[in-house]
Amino acid sequence: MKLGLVAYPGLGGSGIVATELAERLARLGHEVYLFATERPFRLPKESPVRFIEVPLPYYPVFPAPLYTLSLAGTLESEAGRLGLDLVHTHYAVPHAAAAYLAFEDRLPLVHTLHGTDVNLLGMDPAFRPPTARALQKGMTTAVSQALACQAERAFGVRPRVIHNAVDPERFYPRPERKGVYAEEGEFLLVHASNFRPIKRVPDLVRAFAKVRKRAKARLLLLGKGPELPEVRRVAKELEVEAWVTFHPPTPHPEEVLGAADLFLLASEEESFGQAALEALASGVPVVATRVGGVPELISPEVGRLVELGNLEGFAEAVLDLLFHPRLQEMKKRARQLAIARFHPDRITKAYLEVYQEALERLPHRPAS
Ligand code: GMT
Repeated sequence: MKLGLVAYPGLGGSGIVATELAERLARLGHEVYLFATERPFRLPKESPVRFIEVPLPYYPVFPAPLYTLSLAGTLESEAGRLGLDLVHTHYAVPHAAAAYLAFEDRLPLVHTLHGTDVNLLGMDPAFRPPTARALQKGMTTAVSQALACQAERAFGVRPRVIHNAVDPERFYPRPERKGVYAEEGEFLLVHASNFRPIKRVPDLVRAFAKVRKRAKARLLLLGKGPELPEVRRVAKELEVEAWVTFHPPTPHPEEVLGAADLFLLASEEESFGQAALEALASGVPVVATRVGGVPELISPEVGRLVELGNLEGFAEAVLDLLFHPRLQEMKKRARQLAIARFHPDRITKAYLEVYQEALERLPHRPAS
């Protein structure tokens, strides 16, 4: 097939999921084009996926770049030129509406919902009606059952649930690297995100301060984002900054994750939790808040779930796992579970089935 995938190129999970899916599809022999405003950071230089830049035209008289129209126009002209069979957007706002504007019913469209495109941006009164209309015309998938239920309420669609994948040949245990990040005898606790308020990273630091009173541990925070100054402030206020390491974003998070003892996620909303899945594949149990789709990947055999805002409970869960007599078993189980349920082959197959259905519903007609 000739496939056009649309994604945000930045540090967000939806862009990572789209980029990795594009790669796998291309390696299976499909001709894959990835549309984004810049080259996605996880797309390797030698990738068989062809990157197509969506320009961000800025005209001084207008208040913002005209991204939606630019994407619609780029999709329309490139789909005709390349002879695309199908377009698959990741993150519905504004990608679903832009794709619908480009093709209406002339090309099969698949839209994958990732999280805040449903429960935050998708709920904006200005965005919801056009997004709902566009989604109802195509086929939708959601990265968790929890998100699919929210999407049904928000947009009147019934997405197919396709969980995200993780590559176990890239994410695997690397205990030998622990010494790179932690001192002798320290437990290494890792969190990775884009540090938006929804991730509640300051809460993590507050919970860590409680852990630190009872265990020699280090908290490594991987990534960057708007909450970073507040996170630093809280670490200083609670006098734990000596044991908090700030690690810049890296194209190789597997090197850090594989070295961890535990992965921590304190989000107030999380439709899936891609980084938590990457941790599981790396043989790292997870302590997370019981929100959104997180319970679909974290079961008691591979981690602990805590109610949102219960920092005491969060710290207790971390300590319970760190000193758990079956921690080694749990680590093994974490990796086994990631491989059994979220292997890329299985997830790619599920997307290909959706593509097939979308093609059957709307036999291909040239876009131009
Ligand atoms: O929805 C977002 O917040 C953005 C999106 C992204 O691009 O980072 O994250 C969502 O999609 C990821 C990939 O499917 C999921 O792993 C994240 O859980 C989800 N984020 C939220 O729901 C907050």
